[in-house]
Amino acid sequence: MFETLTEKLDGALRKLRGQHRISEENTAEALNEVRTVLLDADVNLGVVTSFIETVRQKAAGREVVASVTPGQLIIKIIYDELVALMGSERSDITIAADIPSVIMVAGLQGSGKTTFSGKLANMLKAKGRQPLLVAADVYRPAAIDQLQSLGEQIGVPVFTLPGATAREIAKRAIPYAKENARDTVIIDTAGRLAIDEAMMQEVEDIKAFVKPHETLFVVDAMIGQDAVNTAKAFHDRLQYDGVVLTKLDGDTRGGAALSIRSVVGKPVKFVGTGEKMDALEPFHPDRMASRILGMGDIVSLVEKAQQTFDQKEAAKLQEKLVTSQFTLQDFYEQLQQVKKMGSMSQVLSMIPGASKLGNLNDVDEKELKYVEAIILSMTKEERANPSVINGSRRKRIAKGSGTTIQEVNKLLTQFAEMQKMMRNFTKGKSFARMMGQRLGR
Ligand SMILES: Nc1nc2c(ncn2[C@@H]2O[C@H](COP(=O)(O)OP(=O)(O)OP(=O)(O)O)[C@@H](O)[C@H]2O)c(=O)[nH]1
Ligand SMILES: [Mg+2]
Repeated sequence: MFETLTEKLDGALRKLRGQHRISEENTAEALNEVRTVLLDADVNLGVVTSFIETVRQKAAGREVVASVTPGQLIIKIIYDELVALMGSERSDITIAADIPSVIMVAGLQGSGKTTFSGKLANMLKAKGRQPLLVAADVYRPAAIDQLQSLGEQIGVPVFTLPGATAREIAKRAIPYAKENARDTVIIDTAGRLAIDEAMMQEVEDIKAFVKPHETLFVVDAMIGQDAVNTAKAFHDRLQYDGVVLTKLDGDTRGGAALSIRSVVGKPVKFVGTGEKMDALEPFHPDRMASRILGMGDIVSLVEKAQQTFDQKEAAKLQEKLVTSQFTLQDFYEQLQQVKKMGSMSQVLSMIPGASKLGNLNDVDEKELKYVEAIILSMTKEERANPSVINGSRRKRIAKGSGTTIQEVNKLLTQFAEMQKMMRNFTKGKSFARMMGQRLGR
C-alpha cells in the first residue's frame, strides 16, 4: 500500500541528499513536493498545510549529525510528524468490565461494517472472549444472511429478531447476551449515506438507547478525500470513539489514514486488509508512517546516529576544528563514534542505494582498522603533535600496529591534508562526511 506516496516522497527528498545543512532554501523545494504528494494522496488541505509548516519549523537550521544527510534527517522529521498526525500511540478499543461489553459499528454503505464485525468477533474470540454478533441491519434480508454466514464460519452466534426494528434488536441483544454467557456484543448496523437524515437518526437513536462502551466508525480507505468528510459528518452525529479503515489492501492512496485523526480527533484503531476473516490488523501509527515512507531503515539509522553522537562532544569538536586544534586523538575518538553506530558497511547498508557501491565497503572497513591500529600505537604526544613523528618513531609505530612504514606515512599525509582542509572550513563538518570525501564518496 501507499507505494506511490513513498516513491514520490523519495523523489522529492533525493534532491536534498549531499547537502550539509538544512536551510530554508534547500527544504523549500522538497517540502513543496511533499505537499503535492500529500494533496495527491487525498490528504485534507488543512492537514497538509499545518503538517508542512510543522516540518519546516522543525527542520530549519538543524545541524546534520554524523553520517546523516539532510534528506535523511528530513525523512526522520516527516516520519515523526506522520506518527504524531496519526495519533502517536496505538489506541485499543474499550472492553468494559460490564457483562456484556457493547461495541457498535456504523458507517457508509458498503464500507465493510459487516465484514469488520465478523473479523472483530473472530479476533476477540481468539483472545478468549465470548462474542455475540448482532444483526441490526433490517433493511436488506441478505444483510442478516451475510452476518449469519460469517458467524458460522468463525463459530460465533448471531442474534437477530425477524420483523423488529434495529433499535429493538440492539436493545434485546443485551439481555440475550447475558443469559447466554456472551461477554461482548458487536452490533452491526445498516449502511447509510451521510446525507440520509432518517438513517442517521436511526443510528443515533441506537447509540442513545444501547449506550455502547465503544462506537466504531468504519470507512473505506479507497474513497480518498471523501473519507474525511464522511468521518466528520458521522462524528457530528455519533461522537464515535474510533475509526476502522478498510480495504487498505487495495490500490489506495492512504490520504484517509493521514487526515481523519487530525480532522476528527479520533484515532484509527483497526485496518482491514482483505476480505477474509483474519485480515484485520490493529492500527500502529509508527508502522503506518514507516510504511508510508517505505524507509524504516533510514529512520532507525537516524535514531541510532542521534543517540550515539553526543551533542556536547560535537560542540567541543567543532570548537577544535575552527581553531585548528584537531589532533590524531580527536580523529581516533571520532572513529569510535562512527563505530558505535555499527560497522562502516552496516551503516552504509542502511542507506538506500548504497549497496550499489558494491565491495568498496570491505576495503574501507579494512582501511579503518589499519588507521585505528596505527593511532593506537602512538604515544599521547605523537597523537597531539604528529610533527614529532620522525623515522625511528614511524618504524616503531608500524611494528606496533602490524602495518608497514608506508601505511603509517599514508595516514600521516592524509591527516595533514585533512587538517589543512579543516582550516578552510569556517564551520566544522562531521568526521563521517570528511571520511566520505576522503574515501571518494
Ligand atoms: N479487499 C477488501 N475487501 C473488503 C474489506 N472489508 C470489506 N471488504 C469487502 O467489501 C464489500 C462490502 O463489505 P461489507 O462488510 O458487506 O460492507 P457493509 O458496510 O456491511 O455494507 P452494507 O451493509 O451494505 O452497508 C464486501 O465485498 C467485502 O468482502 C477489506 O478490508 N479488504
Ligand atoms: Mg453490512
